[in-house]
Amino acid sequence: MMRQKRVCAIHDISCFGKCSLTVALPIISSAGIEVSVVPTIILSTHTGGITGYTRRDLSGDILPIISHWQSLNLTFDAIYTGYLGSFEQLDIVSEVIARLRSDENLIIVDPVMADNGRLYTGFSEDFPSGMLKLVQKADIIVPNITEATLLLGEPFREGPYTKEYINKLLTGLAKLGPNKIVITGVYFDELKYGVACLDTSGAGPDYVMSSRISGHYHGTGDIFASALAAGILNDYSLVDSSGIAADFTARSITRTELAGTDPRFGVNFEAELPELIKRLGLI
Ligand code: PXL
Repeated sequence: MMRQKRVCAIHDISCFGKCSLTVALPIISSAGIEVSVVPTIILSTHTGGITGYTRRDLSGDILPIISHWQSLNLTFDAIYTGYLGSFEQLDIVSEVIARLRSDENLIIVDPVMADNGRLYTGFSEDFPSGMLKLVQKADIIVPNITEATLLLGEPFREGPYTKEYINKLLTGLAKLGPNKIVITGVYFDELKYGVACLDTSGAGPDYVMSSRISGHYHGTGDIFASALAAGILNDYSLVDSSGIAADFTARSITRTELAGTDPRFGVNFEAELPELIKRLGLI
């Protein structure tokens, strides 16, 4: 029997509205990987298009959780970070990475902070400069186009994009440190939509495209990144993991669109988990 892999997932808990930990846990667990969680903040809902949510910041709990784990000699095959509750948490999570990183494990940073050319509600203008420091410590990053431009200090551009532009973003991000980069929300025309990836140890870049689905469904970036992590930890290449994750996300969105669900409430990824597990070759 192979040793079961274990991931430390550091994201918020949005109690309602599927995203961050409430999608990372089921998706990565379904892929046979143990998930240990570090909740950064607990919100009654996510912050995208919903107002009046409650927040409980857990900054003071994060390092004590890690210290306890260290006293148990726990090790992790990957550390996967997402939405953080405050600017201060960027330093705390850097410290977590410093404490848990080893020569063997992977640091996956999804620099969750913005979309459609705008920072998410509650993030200050200096947040991207703090996120940059976390990205510099990562092996794999999964920004959307807005996050990629913020990390590179470039103005946001509306699509459709050109391959030259996307490749410039990919190589710019690779210069920051990570050797595997996946940019989400890439499109070269109005019909297809997908991701661009660069593995600096291979030939690349590669593009994974599928039919474009109209509308903005909340939490899909987290669903994609979690499925990507599941693929990588099951030893698929970056481009193969991206393809598996993109199909899983697109199928979940299509299902949700057909059901007429409020896009803010997240997508029905649960019904697609069996197909994901098949694609990963686990059943
Ligand atoms: O899906 C990104 C995300 C995660 N967590 C919270 C969010 C968002 C995006 O708005 O508000 C709390």
